[in-house]
Amino acid sequence: KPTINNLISIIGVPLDLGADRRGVDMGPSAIRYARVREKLEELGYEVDDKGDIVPHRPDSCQLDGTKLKYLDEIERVNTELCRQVAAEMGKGRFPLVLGGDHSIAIGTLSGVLQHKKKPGVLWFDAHGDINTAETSPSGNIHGMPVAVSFGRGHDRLTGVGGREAKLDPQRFVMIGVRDLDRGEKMLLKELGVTVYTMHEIDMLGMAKVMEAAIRIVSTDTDGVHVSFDMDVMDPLHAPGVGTPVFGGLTYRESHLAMELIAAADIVTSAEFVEVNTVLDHRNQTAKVAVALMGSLLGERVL
Ligand code: 4U7
Ligand code: MN
Ligand code: MN
Ligand code: MN
Repeated sequence: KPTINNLISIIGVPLDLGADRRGVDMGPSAIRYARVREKLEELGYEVDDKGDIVPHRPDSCQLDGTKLKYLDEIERVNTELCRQVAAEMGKGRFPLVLGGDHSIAIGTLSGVLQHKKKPGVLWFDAHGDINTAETSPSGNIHGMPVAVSFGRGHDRLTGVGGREAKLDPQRFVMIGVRDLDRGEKMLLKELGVTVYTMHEIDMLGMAKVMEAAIRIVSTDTDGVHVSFDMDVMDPLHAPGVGTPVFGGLTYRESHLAMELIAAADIVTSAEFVEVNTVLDHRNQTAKVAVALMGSLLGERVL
C-alpha cells in the first residue's frame, strides 16, 4: 500500500470562487455520493472523513482592489485547508483533498510543505495553472496555484503557510497539458518545470512519460503529491469540468498513470479537483474520479 499507515483523511473543499463557472462547489458531495469512502475501505484503508471546509459566499464579486477575484475568501479557505492538511499529516495520515476549484492546491501544497522539505509534485491538468495577477487573462485564482506554490504571485496567496515553505520547480512535473497562456509559457521556461504535453504523450505513450515523470519526482525528494484536475481527461470521458479542452487523456491513459504511481509506491498526499456537477452527466465525472483514486491507492484487477 502506498501510504505509510493505511490511514486516509478525506477533506472536502466546496469552493468555486476561484473559477468562472459555478458548479465545482458541489464536487465534494458528488465524489462522496460516488462512494469514495467505500472504495477506500474495500482497499483496506481506515478512512476518516473530516467533512468540508465551507466557504462563505460573498454577495457580489469581490475585487479587493486587485485583479484577483474573491481573493479574501480564497485566502481564508486555503489558510484553513493548509492547517488541516498539516494536522492530518502530523498524525501520520494521508490527506485526500476533494475539490472544489484548483485554487485549493494553494492550501494543500502549503500544508504538505509544513512536513516535507522537498516534495515532488505530479500535476495532471489540461492547463498550466501558473498565471500571476500580471499574466492572467481572467483574474481567476484557479489558474494560479502553481505560480503561488513557487512563491510567485499575490502576497496574500504566497503568504499562506509561510513565505519560506515553497516548492522547487525542479521537482515539479506537469502531465497532459494542452492549453497555456503566453505568460505561462514564459514562466514555465524561466523556472525549468518539466512539462509533458499531450504531444509527448502521443509520441512516447503514457507508460514512458510516467516512467520519466516518476523518476524526476522521486529523485532526492521526501514525498510526492498528486494534483489531479479532472479536465486533464478528454471531455468525452470527463464531461463534468468547468474548463473542458478537447484532446485529453483517455480513460485508460489516466488509469495507467495512476497505476504506475501506485506501483512506484511514492505518493504521500493527493487532491482531485474541478468536478463540475452542473455540467456532468449522471455523476459520471465524479465516478471516474473515484475510480482513479482507487487505482492511485493500489486497486488492481487481479
Ligand atoms: B484550471 C486560464 F485563461 N488559463 O488562467 C486562466 F485559459 O484549474 C484557465 O486548470 C485556467 O481549471 C484553468 O483563467 C484553471 C484561461
Ligand atoms: Mn487546474
Ligand atoms: Mn485545468
Ligand atoms: Mn478547470
